[in-house]
Amino acid sequence: MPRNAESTAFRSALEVIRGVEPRVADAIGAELADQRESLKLIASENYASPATLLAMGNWFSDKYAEGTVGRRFYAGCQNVDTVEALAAEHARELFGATHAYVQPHSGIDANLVAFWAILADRVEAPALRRAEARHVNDLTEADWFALRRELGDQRMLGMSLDAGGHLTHGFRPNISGKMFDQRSYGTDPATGLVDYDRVAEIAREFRPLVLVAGYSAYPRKVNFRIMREIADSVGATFMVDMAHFAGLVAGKVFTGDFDPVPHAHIVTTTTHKSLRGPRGGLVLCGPELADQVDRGCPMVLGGPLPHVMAAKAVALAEARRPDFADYARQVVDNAQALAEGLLRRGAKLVTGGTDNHLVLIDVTGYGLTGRQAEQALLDSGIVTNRNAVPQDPNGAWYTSGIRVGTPALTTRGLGTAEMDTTAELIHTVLSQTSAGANPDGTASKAKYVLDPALADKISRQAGDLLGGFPLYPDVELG
Ligand code: DSN
Repeated sequence: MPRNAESTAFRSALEVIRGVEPRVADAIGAELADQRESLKLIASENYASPATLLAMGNWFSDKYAEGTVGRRFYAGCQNVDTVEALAAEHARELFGATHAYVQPHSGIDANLVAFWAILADRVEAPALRRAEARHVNDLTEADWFALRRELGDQRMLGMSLDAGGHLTHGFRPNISGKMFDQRSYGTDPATGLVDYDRVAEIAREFRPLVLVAGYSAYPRKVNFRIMREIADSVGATFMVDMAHFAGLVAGKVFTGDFDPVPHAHIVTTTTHKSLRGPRGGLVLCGPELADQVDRGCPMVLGGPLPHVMAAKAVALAEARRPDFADYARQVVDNAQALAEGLLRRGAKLVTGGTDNHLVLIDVTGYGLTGRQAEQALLDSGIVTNRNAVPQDPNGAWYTSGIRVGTPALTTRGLGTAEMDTTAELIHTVLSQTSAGANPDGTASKAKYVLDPALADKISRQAGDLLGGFPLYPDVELG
């Protein structure tokens, strides 16, 4: 029998789904079993609460709601208005922001909303004023042609990918790199840290319209006050993508110069990483950009997902509770304990440690590529992802790094003692794995040799470690 309301809710949902397509119900059950059994160290993943998950599975999914609260292009949006307004209110209160836009479906979407809000404010609005037009539809063909060229001829400065920046910060494989002429700032080769003097120098030479801070694989804090000063010195709009560390901002671990909200013109984030909400995004800004941000749909977004906005409202309400600050502090304590455990055993870490939720292991110290290390760890029940390190000799596909993060395991309840055991498991696997060879005898960047008996043993040890910290303990699927 189900133990409680959460079990009843999930079991009933699976029964209903099983009646239509049992393979989907089986896959959902299997996903929970897999997540329960794996030592999840992917820095960008977490476990949302049952209330957050349940808020997504309902009839809000059936509603179109283009527009914003109280100003919709469809009738009958009163209940969507309720949840969107609640999500925005929680976001504003949690982060101390003037305005919150909770419609973005992902981090990429949130960044696109921000880029186009900046372009509309800094490029389109002045062009309309010059032409004495109220709306782009009022422009002559010649003025419209000139404006489109001007919109496509703007500059962005962001952190380089191999220093830990994100693809959406102006890199060519992403739409942002096709929209903007991009330059990167890296990190100091000696320390691995952001060199603010160098950022200022590049900004003076390049004169970007947008200066972006934020990262997905940089294990330290960024001083957003200094970055804002750099942006101001060259007339750039300062944007922070806090997707990875939003939970640390929400939990008041990153405060003062390290809290982006008081310093940036515009802040974007996902809601599912350290913030522990549903998969999605949101944008925060001051009054100057609010109207442009609210045009995100239909500017770059498809119809809002009201069921996900409902889940964002639930998760953001959870993040406003005092225990979320304890969680955020523990995420960082755990990452530091993991880093110390790895260092003590001889691992090489980018920047020599961490100030946030992630650790970047340079696996060249073990004679491996990131790809070999990632697979060997996976064979051993440890889920991580490979990641480039600064000036990576193995490029973005094979890489030389393994990124590990603590938000998910911290949600499960693991603490610093368990992080030391985790460091031991990781170090044992990596030190016992060797690079494989291609059929012609040359070194392979993908093949590796790891005794399967050792991989099994580590998997069992990882399982034993997790056994004390059950995932969704109140959910029994039977
Ligand atoms: N995919 C996310 C990450 O793993 O960092 C960022 O988009």
